Order: sequence, then C-alpha cells, then structure tokens
Amino acid sequence: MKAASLTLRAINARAVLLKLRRPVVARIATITEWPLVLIDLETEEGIVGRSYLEPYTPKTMRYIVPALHDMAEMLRGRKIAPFELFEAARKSLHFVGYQGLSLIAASGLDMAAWDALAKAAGVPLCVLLGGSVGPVRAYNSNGLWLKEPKAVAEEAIELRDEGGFAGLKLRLGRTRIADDLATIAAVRNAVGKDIELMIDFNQGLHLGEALPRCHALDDLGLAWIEEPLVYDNFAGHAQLAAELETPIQIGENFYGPRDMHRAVQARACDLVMPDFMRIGGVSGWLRSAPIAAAAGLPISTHLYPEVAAHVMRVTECAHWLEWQDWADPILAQPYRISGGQLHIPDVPGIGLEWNEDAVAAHRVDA
Ligand code: SMN
Ligand code: MG
Repeated sequence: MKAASLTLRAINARAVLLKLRRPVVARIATITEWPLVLIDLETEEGIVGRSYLEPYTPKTMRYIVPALHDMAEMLRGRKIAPFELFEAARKSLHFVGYQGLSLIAASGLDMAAWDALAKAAGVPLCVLLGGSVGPVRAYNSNGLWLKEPKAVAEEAIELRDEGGFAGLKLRLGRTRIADDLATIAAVRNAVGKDIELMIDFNQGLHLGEALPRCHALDDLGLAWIEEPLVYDNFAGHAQLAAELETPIQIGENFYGPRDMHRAVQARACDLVMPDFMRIGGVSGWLRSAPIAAAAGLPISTHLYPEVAAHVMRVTECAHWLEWQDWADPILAQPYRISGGQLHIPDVPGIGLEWNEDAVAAHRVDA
C-alpha cells in the first residue's frame, strides 16, 4: 500500500482574542484577554492541519501571523514531513535568532503539520506516534491567581469539581510571605489532604527572596515549586533544587530541546514541563522527552492540553498534563474531562476543529 503523501499549499493564520473568565494575576503581569493564533495548514490534497498558538500578549500576534504566512510561502510545494518542515522553518530565521518568535512560529507550523499527517493516516495523533487512545492524568490550572486567601480557597473547590481533579496549581508571590502561606493553608483546608497542590511563582523572585520563601514552604507536602526565579537562572534554580525537599519545576520557557539538555546538565530542576510553542511543537517534544527520561526527570506539559494529551500517551516518565480550558470557546468540540483525566477523542488528527461563529465573534487584526 502506498503511504499517503501530502503537499503544503498555504497557511491561513488568524488572530482571535478571548476574555478570560478568571484573569491571570501573577507577580510579573496581569492578563485579562487571551490571544490565540489559529493555524489552518492547507494541503493540495484537501486535508487541513490545525493548531493554535497562545502568545500571552495580543500585540505579539502582529509578528507571529506574518511569520507563519512567510514560512508557508517558503514551504509551498513541500511534502508534509513535520521534522523536515520544522528544520526548514527554523533555519529560515536562524540568523535572526534560534529562540523567541522564530521558534514560536515554527512550533505552530509543526503542530499543524503533525495534525495533517495524522488526518491523512486516518488515526488520532497518539496512534500515529505509536501509542493508543486513552485517558491522561491532568491537574487543573484554570485559576488560583493572586487573590485573597478566602477567594482562592473557594475557587479551589470550584476547580477541583470542574472535572474531579486530584491536582490544582496555585500562583504565589504576594508582597508578604505570610499571605502566601495563609493562602496555601486556606486551600488545603478547603480541598482536603488528598489533592496535590502545585505552586508557581511565575519567575517573580530573585534568589535572595526565593531562598527564605521556598524554605518556608518546604514542609507543606507540595507537589512542586515552579519557576521561583527568572527562567534562565539555571544556577539559582540548581541551588534551590539542591537545598529543598520539594521538587523544583521549570521548563515552560525552554526554547528547544537543547535548553532541556542544558537544564539537566546544570541540575537546575527535579521536574520539567516544556511548553509546545517554545519546545518546538510535537517534533520538539519528541526530541526533548528522551532527554528528560534519560536523566530520570518526570515530565509534565505546559498549556496546549489537546496536543499535550496525545504526546503524553507516548512519553516515558509522563507526569502531569496541565489542564487549561482557555481555548475552549473557539473549539467546535472541546476535550472532555472526568475523573481528573483528559479524554482524547477517537478521531483522526489532534481533534481540533474551530467553532467558526465563535471565531468570527472574536477575530482581531494582526
Ligand atoms: C502561566 C500560564 C498561562 C499564563 C500565565 C502563566 C503559568 C503556568 O506559568 O505554568 O500555567
Ligand atoms: Mg508556570
């Protein structure tokens, strides 16, 4: 039998902006509207590969959308071979910089290319990758930003009950450490001792602040302490990882597999959690997860829960999937959650189709 062959014709990248139900209030920034770049990768054979990017700030869509269109123009006529397209896209901007927006655009293209390939094969992406359709354990990361302890505790119950979750992520970094501690106590009291609590400082501290703050949290049985320091301070994270019992988690700001390797070499963390738009999409994940596995580091996902669910089915040392439903309003068929697990739909590809009415209602210029 001849393997299906697809040829890239064009990319249609569209910018949308959604109001967040629970605004992001982190130590380093507040975000009330969530930008999404929707990517439709069209092939000559009629199959359309889909993915999206979540670049945090609406203005960055003005650079990412044209970059995607330029990449598609350059790659028009090429076979949909995701690793090859990824390398070509990345190299086209290598002199501009390997990281940052170059890698983000190449990652978006990559995820759409994998979706097209799995659609052409008529199987879910996880099956194309050599795995099977099944549930993936997730923690709920939809809220618990920097608010009053009582409000955070009430929201924690809401978030637990959204999908029978056994793990929740809280953000920390209030002015007074006592208020962070009071928040953890209030949440623990509200949800009980069987729920895993992850905490995220969103890079908000310098090492001098992080040392006493993290030590003060170290006997609370937390699942992890995430990004206490600015993301590229591997030496500082290594010091915290060496001193603390609680695992140090980093990775959402790894740009490509070599950043993962550098973090492992620096012993910068006990756990890793790459983000799909920075690690290099599915291709970047497939090249990074073995580095974590070889080092014995449990690996979790950051954002992009749909793509994440597929790759976690074939990931050695798979730890937690981060559940965020922020793209749900524009999805025709949002993924289903129950019993604290994400359920991959048994359809060809990733399972991303747009709700075009919702997209039209939230389109913005880019
Ligand atoms: C995060 C996610 C989305 C927006 C801001 C911050 C965070 C996480 O770092 O890990 O979920
Ligand atoms: Mg984080």
